[in-house]
Amino acid sequence: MKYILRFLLPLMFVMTIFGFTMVPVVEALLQKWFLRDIEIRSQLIASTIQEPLSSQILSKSETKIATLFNQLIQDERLYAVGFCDFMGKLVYKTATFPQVVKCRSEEFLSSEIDSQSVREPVRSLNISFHLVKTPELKLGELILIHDVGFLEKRSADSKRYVFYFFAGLTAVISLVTVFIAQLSRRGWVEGMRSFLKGEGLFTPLSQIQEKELVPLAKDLRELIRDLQTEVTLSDEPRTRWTAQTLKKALQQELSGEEILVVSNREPYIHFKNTGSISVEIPASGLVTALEPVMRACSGTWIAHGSGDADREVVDQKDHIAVPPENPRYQLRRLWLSGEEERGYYEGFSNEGLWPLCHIAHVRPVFRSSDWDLYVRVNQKFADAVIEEAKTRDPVVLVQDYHLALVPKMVREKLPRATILTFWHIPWPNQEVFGICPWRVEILEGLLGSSIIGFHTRFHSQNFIDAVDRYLEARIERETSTISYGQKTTAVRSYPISIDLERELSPTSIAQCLDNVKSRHQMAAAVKIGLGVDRLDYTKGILERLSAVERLFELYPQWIEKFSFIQIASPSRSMLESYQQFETQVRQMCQRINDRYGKNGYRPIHLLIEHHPSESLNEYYRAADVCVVTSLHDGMNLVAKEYVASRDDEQGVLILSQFTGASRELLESLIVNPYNIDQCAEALNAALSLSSPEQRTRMRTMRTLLQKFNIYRWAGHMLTDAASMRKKNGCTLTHEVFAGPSILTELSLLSKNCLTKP
Ligand code: GDG
Repeated sequence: MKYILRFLLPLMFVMTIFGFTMVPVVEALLQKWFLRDIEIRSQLIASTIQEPLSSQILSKSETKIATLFNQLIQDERLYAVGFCDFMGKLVYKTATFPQVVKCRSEEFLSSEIDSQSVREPVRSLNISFHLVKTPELKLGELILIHDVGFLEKRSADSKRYVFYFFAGLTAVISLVTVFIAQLSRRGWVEGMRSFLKGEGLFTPLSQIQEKELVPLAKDLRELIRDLQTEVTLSDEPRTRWTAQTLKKALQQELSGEEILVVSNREPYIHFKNTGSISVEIPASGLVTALEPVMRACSGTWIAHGSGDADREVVDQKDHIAVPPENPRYQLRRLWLSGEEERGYYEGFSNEGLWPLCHIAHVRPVFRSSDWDLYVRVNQKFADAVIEEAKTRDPVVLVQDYHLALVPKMVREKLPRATILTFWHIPWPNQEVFGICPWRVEILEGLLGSSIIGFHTRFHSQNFIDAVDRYLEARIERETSTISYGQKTTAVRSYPISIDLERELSPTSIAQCLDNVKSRHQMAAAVKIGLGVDRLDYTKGILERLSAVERLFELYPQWIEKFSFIQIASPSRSMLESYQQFETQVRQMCQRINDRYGKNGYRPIHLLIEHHPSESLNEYYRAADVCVVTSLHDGMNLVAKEYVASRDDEQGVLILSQFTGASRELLESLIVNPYNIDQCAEALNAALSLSSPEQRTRMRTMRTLLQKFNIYRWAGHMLTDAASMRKKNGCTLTHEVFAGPSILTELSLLSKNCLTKP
């Protein structure tokens, strides 16, 4: 609509100005024409009656003259008629003849002018004088008086018609302009086709044809659909979710049920340092997202204890209260042998499922020995959940692809549990998923969930398609629910996010900039680019570095004026593919630094180490541009963290179109990471973007994150779970007790619906 208004508003403005200037011109013109008409008319009357009137005057036939005059004024416009003799005396006249009109002087009558018209201003009369004569002699003058009062009315009418004319003209021109503009934007043929199909003109996003924008337009459409669904589904569309509202919703909707979270990665890892024990928050999107939720909800988080000092700090039940500085929930650690870690975590999860789900051109490896350990470890996690559950119907949040079998395993022991599984990474299309030799088991495992969530509708759809292809299940596409066995699973999209407030820092931007520049010995004028990732081949780090190199080739003015800091937290470094990837990243940085570095200037600063979150925040706040070029990413929280950290509303985000985040952060510069030239152009554009433009973009994205935050993500999942619990309470009872008699069935049904499930 904005696009259309851009055409229409100036057009309407110009047409209005034009209309206003035209009205008086048209009015004057019309008046002139009407008066001219009256004059011609008078001439005609005068010459027509010239002969009979002359003879009647000569014969002094008063009655005939009066009859002639009265016949003349039968015409509605001719008001009065009179005749003055050669001495200037009014001798014959109609009764209507106004007194103010006088005969003219003798001199005029003796002049050579045959006729003359005068406009009487006060009474809207047009008076014309016509000489009456025979060939030999002048007899006097005929006075014809027309009533021209109708002119005022005609003038008002004409003004109105001119106005309607211009309004109509503006509407027609506007329609034609919009029509042509839309057709040319869509491409003529496509445009005509969709117009004829009745899709209308006002659907610009769905019709954008520019090649680069096609995927973006598709994503935008999905986001709009998502937002529409949100507005329809949400019972409180205007509510801003916070830790407090989430807590309150839990109490109201789930009667304060204890939440059990189960994930492979733990939120706090204890390491041995010389003589002491330190705590680290791992580099993990899952941890970043879930930690604030658990702080708000309390409960127990079950995870693999992977730190070398983890066993030393837990109690006999392997529990430790966290966060260490202000405990809010329990962390239950689960121990894995080296063999289990290799088979379940490194093998099946990260060499099998991870590349399978990411289109990053690394072949997935599936070994049956890894699968066996995956099943065994999933059972361990499920057992831990059952052990920790204090009721028969706990709310269990199962996290990610490491634990795909846990939902079914928990369901078998706790059939009344509400199991919410969230898949943090993309779900591939059905052909790709079909590569997995244990595809049926994985799908069956996940369908033990009450709800399975993905970041985007697209991934939810892929999951439903996979079930459709590989299982005999009943699928309700309208409601996105799958019935398999005796169980129904809802498939939903819940875009994950962050806690905006937690990303704010008391350290000023200037101070952060100073700290970062002096740490890396950068000149004051140098602009900073930033990448923050786990060192993972799906994050597009090599493509990003190539884009920096290409920027220097295309725009050499940035050499010595721009440095790129890549923070790469070591990840899965036991795997060969990750070791090779690290070598490639190091080599590329070296090559670019050798090529462009000089006089103490380093184009790339590669920091392969884990950073505390405060330090990350400092880098975010110092960066002029943050670059996220994932080749495929469920959401990508780094993009959101960068936006959240910029309370000064400055800085530019470059974001891969293959991240879930690109569906929400539309004011970022969205790129295809495989298109190196495009990324280099985006870097140049970002570095050249004016401060007001940065502010506008950043402000919009921040506003979105304030509302679409992590509490909303959790809140929506938990309230959906709550309504499902209410519904299932009835259904379950119905299934179990239906049979003996309809009366028993109904009474049991109503009784159980009223009590807590
Ligand atoms: C998966 C999905 C989805 C990075 N280096 C350090 C560090 N980080 C933190 C970042 C961010 C997190 O790690 C990375 O999150 P991402 O979302 O980018 O990626 P994944 O870890 O792959 O997460 C992803 C996510 O799950 C959530 O659902 O978005 O698509 O792949 O928070 O700040 N943190 C610290 N030091 C580091 O050096 N402390």
